[in-house]
Amino acid sequence: MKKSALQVARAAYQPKLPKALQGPVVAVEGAATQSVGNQDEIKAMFPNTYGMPVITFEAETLSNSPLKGENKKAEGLEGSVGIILSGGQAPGGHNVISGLYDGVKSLNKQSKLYGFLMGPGGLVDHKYVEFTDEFIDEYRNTGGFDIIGSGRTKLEKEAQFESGIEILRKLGIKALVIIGGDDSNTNACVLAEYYAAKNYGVQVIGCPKTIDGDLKNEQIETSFGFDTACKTYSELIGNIQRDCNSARKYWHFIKLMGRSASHIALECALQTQPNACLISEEVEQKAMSLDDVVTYLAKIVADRAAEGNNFGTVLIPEGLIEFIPAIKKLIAELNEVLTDPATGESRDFESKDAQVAFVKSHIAPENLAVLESLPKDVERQLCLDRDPHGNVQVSLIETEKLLSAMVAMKLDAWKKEGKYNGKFSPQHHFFGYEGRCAAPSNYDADYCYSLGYNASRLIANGKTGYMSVIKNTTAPAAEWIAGGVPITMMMNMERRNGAMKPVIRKALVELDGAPFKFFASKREEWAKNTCYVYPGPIQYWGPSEVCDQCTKTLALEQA
Ligand code: FBP
Repeated sequence: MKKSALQVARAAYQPKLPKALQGPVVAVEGAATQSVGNQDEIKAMFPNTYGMPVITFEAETLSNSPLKGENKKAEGLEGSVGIILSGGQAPGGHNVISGLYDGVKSLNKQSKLYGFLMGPGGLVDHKYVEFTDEFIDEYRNTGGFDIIGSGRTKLEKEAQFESGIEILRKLGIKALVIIGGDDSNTNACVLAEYYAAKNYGVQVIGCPKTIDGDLKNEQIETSFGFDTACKTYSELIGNIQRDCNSARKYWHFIKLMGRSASHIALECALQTQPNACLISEEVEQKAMSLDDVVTYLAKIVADRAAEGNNFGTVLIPEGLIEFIPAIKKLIAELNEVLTDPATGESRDFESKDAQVAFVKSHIAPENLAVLESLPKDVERQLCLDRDPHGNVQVSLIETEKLLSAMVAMKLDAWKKEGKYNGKFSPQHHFFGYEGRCAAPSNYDADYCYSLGYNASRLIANGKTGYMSVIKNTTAPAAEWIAGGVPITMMMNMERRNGAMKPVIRKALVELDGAPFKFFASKREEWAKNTCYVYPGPIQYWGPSEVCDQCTKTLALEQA
């Protein structure tokens, strides 16, 4: 593979590990845990993996050495390990794999690491590769998931689990690591429970990935990839702002990825100080209509125009549309209608037109009215297929164009009433795929390598149904805290595809949390004045305050 000079130099970077993981570890167990909600139901569904303690790894010392205790084994690893990349790409996935590879080899040189190809489907279809030193070295500290590819196949059926165990047995795999977001880690837990119940002798460990930043809780500080993706988008937003402040003639409407939660939009706003940033969670809490959102933006445009500033930037979270209460209600009914109650699966239709017609004839009149009030392309997108986890494919809805067109209409009306006399010339951008495969920042390179290495220690300690966690990441890497959290601890019951399902609770932006509060305290000033910050590109070498900073969200949350 031909490499750029930067890639060559970056390949030599040795990611940092927490001190506790730099030698043999001792697993310290906390108290028994409970799920975040619906304890009785979750306990009944996960009898083998419910209630397990949180694990913290400590460096082995003479006084805590397990060799001295009764009935304890020295750290080691028997058998081989498998790994799967699941869902959307996130910077640092290759480092999770290289960390796991190094961790596995440090425990037992004979153990092999296998990668299943193109996501969970590779396990079911028995498509895999074996990693070697040369193979892994090609991908250290690089972005992307191309080392083995990723996919969104949902692991949920017994037939899939049984097909998986065949290949796991054939390859002598005793533990499987699934790198994914909330849905994929929910499935990892279901698989862990199934293999434990059947006594198949295969452990399953999850790893928190997603640029969306919505897989976090008291135990998980952040999902990997969020740091790099936000820094990449913020560089681009900064560049646009500098152009905008130079030409002073365009309003830039910038949609940012993040399927549901607005963490990415909020973090980019904290990094770049745009004139406006919508936060879906606030729109929902204030029960704002689409017209309220448009009026809010048009007012900012008009106020700036009154000062002679016919330019600006607006950040829009990808999932906004789903948080406008009337549209949320509509989507909930669409999801029910699109599911066949007999099978719990999506209904099949002869054509997309047939699907839209079916939907329209089966939803309540008030929801139909909301649907038909939307532009045709948005209407169609909402009626069409969901992803395999039942999510609306919001990345395909052009909210940035929808909003700017509606703002233009509102400004025209105000012009006629003599309330506005500016020029409004919009430009549109969607930043999502630009950041998902960026080369990981130092933070993500170290964090991901540590998550992978740590997973090998969870495996060596016989754990299953756990997620690999690294905490205290605002401190220098040596002081990071490594361990594991039972996945059932993060679960509750939610309605999905017409039925109640156990799922990991998604972390939305907390309106009483420090990052949002800081943003809310500044946004009026940023709207009125031009306070842009131009963060520039991610740096790998140089002063620590330039190269090793975590996100502003994490810094504010942990302050
Ligand atoms: P994950 O939750 O799987 O990490 O993916 C998140 C995401 O990047 C969203 O931000 C976005 O809406 C979606 O994936 C896009 O999916 P696709 O890659 O299938 O277009």
